[in-house]
Amino acid sequence: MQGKIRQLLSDIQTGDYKALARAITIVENSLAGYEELLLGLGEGEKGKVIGITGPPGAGKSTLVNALLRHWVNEGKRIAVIAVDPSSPFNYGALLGDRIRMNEFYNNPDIFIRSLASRGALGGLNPKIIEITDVVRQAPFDIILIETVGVGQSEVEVAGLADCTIVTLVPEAGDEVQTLKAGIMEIADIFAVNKADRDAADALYANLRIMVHQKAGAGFEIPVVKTVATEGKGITELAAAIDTFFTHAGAHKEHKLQLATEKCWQLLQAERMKNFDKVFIKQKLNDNIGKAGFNLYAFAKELLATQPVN
Ligand SMILES: Nc1nc2c(ncn2[C@@H]2O[C@H](COP(=O)(O)OP(=O)(O)O)[C@@H](O)[C@H]2O)c(=O)[nH]1
Ligand SMILES: [Mg+2]
Repeated sequence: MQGKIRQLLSDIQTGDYKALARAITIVENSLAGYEELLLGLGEGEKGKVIGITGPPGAGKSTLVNALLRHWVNEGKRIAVIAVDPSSPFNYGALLGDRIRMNEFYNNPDIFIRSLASRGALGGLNPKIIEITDVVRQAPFDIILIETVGVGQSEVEVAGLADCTIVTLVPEAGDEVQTLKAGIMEIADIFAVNKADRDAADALYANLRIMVHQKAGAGFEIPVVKTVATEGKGITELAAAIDTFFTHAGAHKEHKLQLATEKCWQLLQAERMKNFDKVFIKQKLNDNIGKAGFNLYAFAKELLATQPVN
């Protein structure tokens, strides 16, 4: 291994945030040394990876803030990886989360990194698995990943995180909120946020019935009511996370499942690495008006003549 990369890895392990930030940039942009860096990763520190997912506006960032406040008071060191929702039209990142988490930017116990979603399938940054593994090398107690729940990204984040919190909000006039398929499978904990709203009790009750039915005689997924803006329910949410890890440690099968999911995603990313949507859009623009254009044939041809970066 190159001396520079080895030095970077050992600096990360001592808690050097600058080294960590640099390593993330190297990995995110596939800069020189990035494969070496990944191959040099150790098993990682004790940091527990917690995913927070849910629809846009559910209060995920506000919850992250409240949890940070809670854990910092307990003397914990935390990394936050925020995958910003990006418009499918400009592939850019929003600055909202960055601005709101200002409060913690200079706190030595907190490391925050925003990533663009880059229009990847499902909305997660295409390098999120690798980046999380890099962050795992640093001495954090907790690594929080906030990701907007669009398409497949909840499932992706579940493959990435040791514990997944699904944030839902009561919708006025819609008591029996229709949950997206698969959400029960990925949630380790439900947070019913905006519990200051009237419809919260109905959503809470419905979720409780659902998790009870699903549990049978087994472990029942906890449902916690929160008002993130007021810090209400945060102690309960943190306690539910603690309890989850007490249980999860005993479940080898759960870890195996997560590793399988991660590996599958790595394989998929490897296969897709030469495609990006800007390129596809350009190609489409050249072809879409032509007589006899067929999207399936187009995709097949694209796959056969993979561009090389
Ligand atoms: N009434 C109420 N508003 C909340 C609560 N939590 C967050 N919000 C507001 O909901 C909006 C979206 O929150 P944000 O954290 O950005 O949601 P995200 O898109 O899921 O990250 C913001 O205006 C928050 O102030 C809550 O518990 N109650
Ligand atoms: Mg947010």
